Amino acid sequence: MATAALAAAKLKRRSNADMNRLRHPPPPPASGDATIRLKLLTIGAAHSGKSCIVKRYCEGRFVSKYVQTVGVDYGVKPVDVDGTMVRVNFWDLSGHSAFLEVRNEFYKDTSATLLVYDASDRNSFEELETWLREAFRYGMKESIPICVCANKIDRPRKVSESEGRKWARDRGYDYFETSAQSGANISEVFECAFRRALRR
Ligand SMILES: Nc1nc2c(ncn2[C@@H]2O[C@H](COP(=O)(O)OP(=O)(O)OP(=O)(O)O)[C@@H](O)[C@H]2O)c(=O)[nH]1
Ligand SMILES: [Mg+2]
Repeated sequence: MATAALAAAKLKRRSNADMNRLRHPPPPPASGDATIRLKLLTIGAAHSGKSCIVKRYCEGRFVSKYVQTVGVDYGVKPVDVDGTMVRVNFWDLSGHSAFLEVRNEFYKDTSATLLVYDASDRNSFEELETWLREAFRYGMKESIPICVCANKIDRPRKVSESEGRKWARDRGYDYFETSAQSGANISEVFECAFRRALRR
């Protein structure tokens, strides 16, 4: 089946109620609740490891089987950022081009973004510009903190650390060498994103 048709079929399997829940997450509690909320996005090529990075951070585990994200996945977690309790909403977007129509609804009101590529797959690095263009086009503000993750550093590399670092530095973004498999730098990249989002 063609990729777009396959994506449509998978989306169909997601019930309308499910998609509505994703589009309209529970509203913030009524007045008096001073909880700070952050919206964190993970974007980048399909198979680069976005969902595994979020899972490693939120659940402390790694899943080696590839389970493609169907459109978008959502999760929420209270996080202590330097003594401030913050409720983080994680929006993990599919990297497949077939899901653009689902993704484009989720770029607005983003507090911070993890822009992920697979350091063992050169194409995923070369796609980074395209990801930024898509995100800005659909409402992600250029002023938000962006942390670049060179993921899968436990595998043989196709993109060197210096090349990845330079790409991020030239655009004023933070850069982390991560492995969702080993856990390397996973908490560090999220902490950096949360801190920078809170400082804005
Ligand atoms: N060796 C290694 N494998 C990883 C790492 N991170 C993810 N993987 C594997 O890479 C594959 C893709 O991971 P996902 O997290 O599903 O990728 P994704 O970017 O969310 O993909 P989409 O949802 O399709 O956009 C899975 O088989 C993971 O087990 C890593 O750091 N090291
Ligand atoms: Mg995924």
